Amino acid sequence: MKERTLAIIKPDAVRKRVIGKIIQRIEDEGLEILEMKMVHLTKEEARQFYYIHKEKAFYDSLTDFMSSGRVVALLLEGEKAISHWREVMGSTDPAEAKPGTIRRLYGFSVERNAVHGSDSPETAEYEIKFFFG
Ligand code: DAT
Ligand code: MG
Repeated sequence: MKERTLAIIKPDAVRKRVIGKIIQRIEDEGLEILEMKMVHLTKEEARQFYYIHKEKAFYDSLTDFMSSGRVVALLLEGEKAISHWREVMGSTDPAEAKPGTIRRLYGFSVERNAVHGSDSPETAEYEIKFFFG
């Protein structure tokens, strides 16, 4: 079943100049890019995007980081796109992510982990609307 998911190339990966490598990987994986844009989120926008984590200890630090520079948001489509993209990203903590995953390759820490991916159809819907209306 074709699904849509929201991917983000986070500020650490933009600063590291690996946007191209990550987009190449998306295309090599057979995921189709339907929309794409570069934006610098405000702190308030980052807080809205990650509202699901608002009670977490890392919420303030995470939203500071996500509003610290430009990000690239991508609307992806493909068979089981949500789980496919999460497999390609790897575990949240780059140190635990499998070799060859994007977080293992380009992530720096559990917070600065290079990329985001929606984790369910419900969050995908919210996150796609957030960036692409
Ligand atoms: P994921 O991005 O793998 O879906 P998540 O939804 O649990 O992970 O958390 C969202 C982001 O918050 C994650 O990409 C990085 C940050 N984060 C998660 N756990 C953290 C922690 N223990 N310390 C600092 N940042 C954390
Ligand atoms: Mg998540």
